[in-house]
Amino acid sequence: MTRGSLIVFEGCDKSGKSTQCKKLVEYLNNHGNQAEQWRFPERSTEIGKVINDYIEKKCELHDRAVHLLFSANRWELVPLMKEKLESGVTLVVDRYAFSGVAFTSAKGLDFEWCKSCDRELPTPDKVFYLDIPIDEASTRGDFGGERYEVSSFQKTVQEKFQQLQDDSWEIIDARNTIENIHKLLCESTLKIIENNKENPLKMTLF
Ligand code: Z5A
Ligand code: MG
Repeated sequence: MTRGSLIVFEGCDKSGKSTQCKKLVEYLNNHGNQAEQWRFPERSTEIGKVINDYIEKKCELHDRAVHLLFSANRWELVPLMKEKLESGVTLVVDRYAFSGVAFTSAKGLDFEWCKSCDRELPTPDKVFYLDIPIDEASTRGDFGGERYEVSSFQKTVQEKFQQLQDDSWEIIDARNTIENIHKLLCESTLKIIENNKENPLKMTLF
């Protein structure tokens, strides 16, 4: 049995992550690969429901408490994540621990403390970072409705994302058209799946 790949999308608000995740999963499933679209926060679990209320400003929580909840929301899904990957399913994940670190550290909390909560999560085979100036992203869709959709805060988040980048990241110009970005992602992802199918899944994040 060969394993599926763990593909993560990160980027600031409205950079096009959900749009590209959906299109990529459709493409993979139509081209001989089993793939599923995942997202964090996964708002359907009990922990996810609390996170959802927080993001929608229906409740207030201590900054550290909400960081731990975002992290717990990933940990609670690790067994299923491993099971899927090991059974050959590629997971296309809309935000992951990098968002956790970038958003909480942008509030002023210690960068290393933020990382420590997600240490040893499954390591992505690739992180696609959709890069776009905040001033351009803020003109898209319904920017402004949720807790963190404030341009000045998003600019700090973007700086934190830059601190997290390493060789496993591919930076994508998110100002390109939806179709052009999609094409590039399809080509890149097929190679990633092929190159990693015999490699054991690493649990070495951060
Ligand atoms: N958060 C956290 O604090 N800690 C954590 O650990 C995690 C998350 C995991 C919810 O995330 C919040 O949780 C988020 C971070 C925090 N807060 N903020 N900011 P979310 O992922 O659920 O957020 P969202 O509401 O889905 O927004 P988004 O993900 O930022 O948007 P997106 O998925 O990147 O964009 P999109 O929905 O695909 O596209 C937005 C619009 O732009 C839409 O109208 C598209 O048609 C259009 N679009 C997309 N691509 C293009 C291109 N290429 N050109 C032109 N227009 C485009
Ligand atoms: Mg989204």
